[in-house]
Amino acid sequence: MPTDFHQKSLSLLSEQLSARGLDTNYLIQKIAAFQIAVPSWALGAGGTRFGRFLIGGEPRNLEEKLEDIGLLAKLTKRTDAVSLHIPWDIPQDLQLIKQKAADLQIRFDAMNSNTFQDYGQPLTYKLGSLSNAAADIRKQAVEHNLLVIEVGKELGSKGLTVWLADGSNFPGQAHIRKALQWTTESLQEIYAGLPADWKLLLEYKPYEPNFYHTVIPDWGTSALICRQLGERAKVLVDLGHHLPNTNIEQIVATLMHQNMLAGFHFNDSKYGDDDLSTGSIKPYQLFLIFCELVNGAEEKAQTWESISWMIDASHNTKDPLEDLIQALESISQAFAKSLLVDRKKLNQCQLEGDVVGAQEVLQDAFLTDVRSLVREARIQSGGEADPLEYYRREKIREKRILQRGKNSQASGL
Ligand code: RM4
Ligand code: MN
Ligand code: MN
Repeated sequence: MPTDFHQKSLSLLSEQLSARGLDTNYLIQKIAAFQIAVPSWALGAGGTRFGRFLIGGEPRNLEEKLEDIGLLAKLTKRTDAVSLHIPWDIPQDLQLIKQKAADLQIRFDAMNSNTFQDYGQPLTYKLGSLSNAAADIRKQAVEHNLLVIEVGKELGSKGLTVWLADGSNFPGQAHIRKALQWTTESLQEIYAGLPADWKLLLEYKPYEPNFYHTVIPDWGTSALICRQLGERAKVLVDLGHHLPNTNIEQIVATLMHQNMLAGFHFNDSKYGDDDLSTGSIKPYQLFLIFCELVNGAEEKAQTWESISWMIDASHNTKDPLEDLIQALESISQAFAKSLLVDRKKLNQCQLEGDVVGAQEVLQDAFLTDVRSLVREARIQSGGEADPLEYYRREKIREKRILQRGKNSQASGL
């Protein structure tokens, strides 16, 4: 993208925006300030149950994962934090990891516990963890979460994300009410161990890996449990954790209305928990979600700062770093577009029952090409004008392969 072309596009857009009463500089600052965490499991190749194909040069340890996130931060200026998954990424040397992150100006976002796999712990999670009928298995799972909190405290994290695979594959396998009760009680024990300035982010997911029933299948169940924990427990929305065609923006609005939205896991999906790149399948939905987020914060349903942001995608066929660059760009674009919505006009349309007018307002914002605005925000923050182009031109993956090897494999799913 030649510089003068960028400048021309930006000034044309500024002109359009000021005609709509919008201040370009204000928008640039907003876009530049919006930072999204990257999880430690996103830097390697993802896979499916049918296989996993290495991409070469995958990070071999947590330090190298931090280096990759540091690079993303430097190029895009859209991420400043890592979200660790325990036990995939237990820091061996805490001081070293803290120093490395500090050098790269990376914070530690919410910690993720893992009781959906066996990794050498004494009792198996095959039939569930926090919901297990066996009290000693529930205890082991609670203790794992408490340990994750301890690690997070050392690193300066302020949140614990819990995603449970618990459920059953066949009718009759589980006592549905008891499983819910045990899960709630286990989470109450975990919540009791949460530092006062931490929050608990509780995920939900309708199915997979269990296919008959899942203990926390939807946002409502998650919210019911959070209510029984305390006000620092809130619902985490992972975009892929819905049945097809669910109105996710409505869920966001409802949760914000109750001050119950903990945060987001960004990805996109066609069918289920596909973990595809954010904005690659349903960009209009992503925009509508941001409209609710921005409006909910503006109207003080819930503060913007109380919401956590993370990408949770799987990179099966793309270079993870390229995919993350694309995702960060899509998220910034959706956010930028949502800032352009003419709220006054929309409210007016709603009051007057002007259905056509309301749609025009939203589409006017959505169809605006904001790429130069997002680019300018990145340039002004010291990032690259075109991070993807830079990444390819500088042959970063090739250099990673030389340094880390062709067959290195990052820890993760
Ligand atoms: C789950 C869920 C969790 C993530 C795991 C790897 O489906 O999205 O957030 O930790 O995948
Ligand atoms: Mn998730
Ligand atoms: Mn998921």
